[in-house]
Amino acid sequence: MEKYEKLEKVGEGTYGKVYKAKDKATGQLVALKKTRLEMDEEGVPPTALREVSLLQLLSQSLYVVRLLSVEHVDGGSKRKAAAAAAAEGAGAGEGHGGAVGGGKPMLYLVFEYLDTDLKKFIDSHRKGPNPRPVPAATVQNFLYQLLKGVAHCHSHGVLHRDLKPQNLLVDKEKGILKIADLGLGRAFTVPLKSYTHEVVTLWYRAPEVLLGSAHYSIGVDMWSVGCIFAEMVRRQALFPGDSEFQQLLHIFRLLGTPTEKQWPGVTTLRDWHVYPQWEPQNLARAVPSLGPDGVDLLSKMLKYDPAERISAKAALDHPFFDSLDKSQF
Ligand code: INR
Repeated sequence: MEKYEKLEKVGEGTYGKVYKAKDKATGQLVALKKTRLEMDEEGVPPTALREVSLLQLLSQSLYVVRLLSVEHVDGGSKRKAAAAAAAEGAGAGEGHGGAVGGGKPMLYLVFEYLDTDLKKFIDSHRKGPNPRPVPAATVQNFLYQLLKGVAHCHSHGVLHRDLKPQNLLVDKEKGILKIADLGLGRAFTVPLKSYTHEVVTLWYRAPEVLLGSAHYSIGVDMWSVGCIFAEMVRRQALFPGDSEFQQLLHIFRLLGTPTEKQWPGVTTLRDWHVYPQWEPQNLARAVPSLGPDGVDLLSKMLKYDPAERISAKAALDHPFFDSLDKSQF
């Protein structure tokens, strides 16, 4: 890891700290993400290797943050050779760092660096010296890039499951948006608390997840995309719940309490209760500056029945994007 000059901490991903750093040889800025690699007698666990390989595959999209290399720093024991060979097998970069006697085995992921995220970008339009709407063309452009990235992940059978503005990196100058915080350790559930016990935001969580559905689909990501779309337009979260129960009530108050007719099976989900009966409100009123095409697309992302929700691939062909110059993508 002597190849990198560590600069400031820029974030806490769900599964590890992220540092801004500089590649000493090239001067290139990178993002370093340290992940504890639990090792056993067998070496690097195959789940970790699968996740790294998947990250490498997914990061081939322009709309997913690029994984530049994987640096394995081992604890300086006999496990070293096997682990290094395994990391290489996953297509990891050249270097392994040096042996650090007695330390814990570590895997560093080296990503490209982008200087802001969508949360900060939206905040800068809402408050500070120059509050102003996010331009309609920017909303359209960023949503298109987000859908491109999501479609790429889904085409490889990968759900992100925690899409939120903090996980979307933005290059303001180039007008580029990329998905981050994919993968590692997300084998089964998205935790309620991060590894540092930071509360994880529920605002983008699909109702089937909140209701304890056992089977997730691409619909969970499309719900999040809908919430992010609305938030770019409003500069305020659409459903800012502070508990799983409050989160559901926010959703039900706007979209109406779901019924068996709208969403077959909803009342059989694990965490379903009896709720107040709210009628659906007019969605257009929640996003006053969005035109009819945008409201139509948003309504298709926020369908209650996950099977009815629009896919990322279909959303890319929605009339909302008719006025977008697609030659740039
Ligand atoms: C910034 C982050 C800039 N760049 C936060 C951030 C604030 C300002 O997390 C980040 C990353 C970056 C980042 O430039 N590249 C990556 C985060 C992640 C991967 S991850 C790569 O996976 O979310 O931790």
